[in-house]
Amino acid sequence: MKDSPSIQPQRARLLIKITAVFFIGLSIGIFFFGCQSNSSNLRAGMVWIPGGTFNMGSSVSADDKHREEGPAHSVTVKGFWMDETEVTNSQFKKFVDATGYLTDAEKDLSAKDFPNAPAEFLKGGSLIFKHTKGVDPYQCGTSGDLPWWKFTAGATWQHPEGPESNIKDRMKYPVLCLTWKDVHAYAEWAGKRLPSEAEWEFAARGGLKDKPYVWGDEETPNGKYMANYWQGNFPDVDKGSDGFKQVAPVKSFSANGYGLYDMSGNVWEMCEDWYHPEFYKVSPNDNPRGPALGYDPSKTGFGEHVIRGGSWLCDEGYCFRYRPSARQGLDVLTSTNHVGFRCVADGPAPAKK
Ligand SMILES: [Ca+2]
Ligand SMILES: [Ca+2]
Repeated sequence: MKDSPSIQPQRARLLIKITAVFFIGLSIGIFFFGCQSNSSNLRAGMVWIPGGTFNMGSSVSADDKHREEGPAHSVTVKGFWMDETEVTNSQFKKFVDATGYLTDAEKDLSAKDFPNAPAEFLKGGSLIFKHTKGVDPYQCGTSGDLPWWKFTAGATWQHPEGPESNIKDRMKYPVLCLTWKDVHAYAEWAGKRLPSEAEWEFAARGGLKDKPYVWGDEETPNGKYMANYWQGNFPDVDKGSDGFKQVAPVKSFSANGYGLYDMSGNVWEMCEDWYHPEFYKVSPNDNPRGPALGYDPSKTGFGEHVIRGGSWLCDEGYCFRYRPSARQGLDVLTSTNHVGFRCVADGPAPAKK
């Protein structure tokens, strides 16, 4: 039997309503689950760092060589997400493959911009560490011409020891030979940012209170090395007692209390804040973001940002900066093979299980 003319429009409207409800539901589903998927992708490889109040810096270790670590002062940070490892070659390659980004070390400098620089220093490249005999590092000052640093043309993130080296078997190693601008470009592409110095130290302490090391009180508990740094006569002989005489793959040592790897040693990690050795004397207590400009009176040159955590080159005497309170500056133009980075991202916090 045919539908009567008065019933057909009702069925048509019903069909339209059912269709509309279906597509609205489908759209909500795609949006909701799509967001879930994006959110989980964005947070993949990151851990949640709960906010809190802690003693930042150290008045104990602020001896003549490390005065910049004091005074210890109470600081509060909000919760945030943090990469569980230093950014690796594999991760940085994805960024370069997606964007075609060329790092600073891969580009020559202009003689017009740097009229006083020798021609060999205008080539693209990075500062590379060279083992050096017969040097007392304590007599070398803190200027930029330390004898164990050699500018090496062609030393880039894909050739981290110079043009003859490569990263073919180093995809799980931290990416090296980047400048401040390079790491910012990566962070922006990844939808993340660099940590503030306070966020970095809060995270490095892993929930422990006022401990000298990321893992606790003793440097080598039960004789075990807990991080990748230098053992031996710097800058000549590294005995590699911790298992590595060079940079190590990420996750080669245990994570700290928050599940973060290599917050001590392996590579230094760039922070967002400008560096000033006396900033702690005037630092705000609530989510400090560093001084207005980076400056280190013991050095000359360009503005410096904070780097944290020490590196495979830090020994137990001269450097001794693989501790959570240790801090240093790095100028914005330098790329080198012992400084890397990791990113953070703002909330929301993960749902409680
Ligand atoms: Ca080592
Ligand atoms: Ca590190």
